[in-house]
Amino acid sequence: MAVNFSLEGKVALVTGASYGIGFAIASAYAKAGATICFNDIKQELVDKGLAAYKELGIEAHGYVCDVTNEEQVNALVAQIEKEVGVIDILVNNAGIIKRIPMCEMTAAEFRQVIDVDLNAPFIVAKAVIPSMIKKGGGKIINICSMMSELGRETVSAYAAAKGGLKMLTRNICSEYGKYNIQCNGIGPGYIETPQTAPLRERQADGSRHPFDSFIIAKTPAERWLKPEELAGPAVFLASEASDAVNGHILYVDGGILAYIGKQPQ
Ligand code: NAP
Ligand code: GCO
Repeated sequence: MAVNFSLEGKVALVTGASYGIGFAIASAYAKAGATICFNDIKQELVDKGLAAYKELGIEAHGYVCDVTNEEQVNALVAQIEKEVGVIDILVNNAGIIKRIPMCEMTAAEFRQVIDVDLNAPFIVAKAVIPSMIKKGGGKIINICSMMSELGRETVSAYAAAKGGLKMLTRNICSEYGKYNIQCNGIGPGYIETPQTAPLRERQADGSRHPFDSFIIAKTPAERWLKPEELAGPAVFLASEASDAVNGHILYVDGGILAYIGKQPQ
C-alpha cells in the first residue's frame, strides 16, 4: 500500500512563518504540494517573507496578523477561506521567549509569553476547527519545545506555555478526533534560528557561548539542529500518512531528551 505523504491540493496556514522554523516548515509543505499561507505582525516582515518564498519558487499568501488578537485571527481565517480556500493544515508556530530569572520577571512579561505561546494557539485552532469539521477533517500541528518536558533557569513563562501547549494538543485530539482532525505537536530541540541566536553568540575572546557548549554536550550529535531538519516530521504530521497519529508530541531533538549529557572528559 503506497503511503501518502503528499500535500497536493491542501491549504496550509503556518503562523509566524516569515523566517525561522515556520519558514522551513511552510517551504517543505509547498514542495509537498500545499498552498502556503502565513502571517506576521509587521507588513515589512510579511513582504520579506513573500520575497524569500518567491526565491524558492513558492507563491505564498502573506498576511499581517497578531495571533494574540482574536478579532484579527478570525478576520485572517475568513480572508484565507475567501481568497485561497478552507485551511486543511494549521501549524501554530508563532512564538516568543523571554529569558529572565522568574523572581525578576514581571507578571506582565509572564503573561505576554503565555499570550503568544499558549493563548494564541488556542485562538487560532478555535478559528480553523469549524471549517475543518465541515470539510471532513484537518491537521493541527503545535510547535512545542524541549521545555514542554524540561525546565531550566530563566524560562519559567516559556516552559509553562509550552507545557500547556502539549496538553492543549492532547485536548484538541481528545475533543475533535471524532471529526477526523488530528492534532499533534512537534518538539524541536535546539535549532539555529534568530530566537536562539543570543545563546550561540561568540564570546569576546572568540570562544563559544557557555550555553552553546552546554547544548553541544547535551546533544548526542554534538551540534545544533537546523530548521530544515524539522521538514520531514512536519510533512509527515500534515499528511495522510499520519491519520492514525493523534495527540502525539514528536520530539525532533537529535536525542537530547534521551541523553544525560556528555560525561566530563
Ligand atoms: P523566531 O525565529 O523568533 O520566529 C518567531 C516567529 O513568530 C517570527 O516570525 C515572529 O514574528 C512570529 N511572532 C511572534 N509573535 C507573534 C505574534 N504575536 N503574532 C504573529 N507572529 C508572531 O522563532 P523560531 O526559533 O523560528 O521558533 C518558532 C517556534 O518554534 C516558536 O514557537 C518557538 O517557541 C519554537 N521553538 C523554537 C526552538 C528553537 O530552538 N529555535 C526550539 C523549540 C521550539 P516577528 O519577527 O514579527 O516577531
Ligand atoms: C532556551 C531556548 C529553548 C529553545 C527551544 C528548545 O532559551 O532554552 O530558547 O527554549 O527555544 O524551546 O526546545
